[in-house]
Amino acid sequence: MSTVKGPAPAPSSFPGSEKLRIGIVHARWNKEIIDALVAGAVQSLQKAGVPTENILIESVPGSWELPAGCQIMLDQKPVDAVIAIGCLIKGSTMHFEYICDCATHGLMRLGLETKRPVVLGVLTVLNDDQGLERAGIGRNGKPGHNHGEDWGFAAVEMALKSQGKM
Ligand code: DLZ
Repeated sequence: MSTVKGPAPAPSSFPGSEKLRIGIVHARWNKEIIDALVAGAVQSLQKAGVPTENILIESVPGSWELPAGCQIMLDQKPVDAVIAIGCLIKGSTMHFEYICDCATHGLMRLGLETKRPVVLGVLTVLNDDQGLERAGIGRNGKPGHNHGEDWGFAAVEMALKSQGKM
């Protein structure tokens, strides 16, 4: 069945993006999915005009640590926006629900309190297949779509907006 759900195409130009510095903080859990999402985000940052040397990548153990990891990056590095990348896959206990709730709320709070763009790049999926599809790796004949690409464009747009350039 077709669906209308999905991001609008990214803007065709991002004036001023060549001066931006963008941070990526990613969790190390669920590595195959994370590696694809980080690669997708880097690719779209480059497409939007951010120089490769201005993309700073750091990692934290898991998605629970993403708000603190992003806070440390915003405190210690001169980045204009940060993308938090993680993938939470539901298991058989309540762990998933608690981490999803805290990580997403923590990231939203961080962005609002610091007034610096924090992009939510955290997949909260019910099984491996959903994660693989959303990382553009796909499974069972479905190619999927790499959501990391959308997050890169979102970071550039929000960084430029926060500087009044877009
Ligand atoms: C503990 C845990 C579990 C069960 N599942 C995930 C997951 O699917 N994705 C993820 O990014 N992290 C997971 N973690 C690790 C926690 O996020 C955190 O790193 C640990 O609880 C240590 O604080």
